[in-house]
Amino acid sequence: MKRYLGYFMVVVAIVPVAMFLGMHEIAFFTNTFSKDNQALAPLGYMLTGGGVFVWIGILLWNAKSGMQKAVALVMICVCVVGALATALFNMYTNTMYDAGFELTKSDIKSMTLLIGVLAIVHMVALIMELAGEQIIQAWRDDDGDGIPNWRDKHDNRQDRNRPQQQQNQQRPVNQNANEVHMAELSRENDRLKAENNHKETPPKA
Ligand SMILES: [Ca+2]
Repeated sequence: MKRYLGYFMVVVAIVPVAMFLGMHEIAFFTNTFSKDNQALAPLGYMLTGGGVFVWIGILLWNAKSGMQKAVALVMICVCVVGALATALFNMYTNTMYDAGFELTKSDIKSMTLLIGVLAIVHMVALIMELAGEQIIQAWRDDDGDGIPNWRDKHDNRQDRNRPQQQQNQQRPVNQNANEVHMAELSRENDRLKAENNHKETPPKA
């Protein structure tokens, strides 16, 4: 019972903050996107406040390798920072509007830059999450010749094993050659013996 009460308290603590920040975040994206694209503002929210929950879910239920967990952890931090930055920026612009100021060019530049950085970091993180292990493996140099695996057509570790293999393969051949040689010698020996015997036997008168 106490455990469920604990969960309830966590939800009570999180929901108002998430809603308060989330509304400012979505307003930030609504202000940044052009009138035709304002329906996309909730997608922008997935880069910030929504992303926090998504990446917590990935960390808890999807990330298996250490790298995937590290990426998810970093992304939770990135999303929290992004959420605070966009929400605070929106509060700032609201205050500016209320005070009768227009957004300056540099304000708009900062807003688009912020969105761009968030989008790029998310792209990289998703790629690392999906194929990070394979990408790292491709850039490793397993045989230590200085050529990364992805463009190293030849695995030098095979060469290191090959001389031994060749010796193993040649040994029976050498044995055969020795046997042939021995057979030849013994045949020669028999012939010489026969000749000797022939000489030693005195010719019959
Ligand atoms: Ca290599």
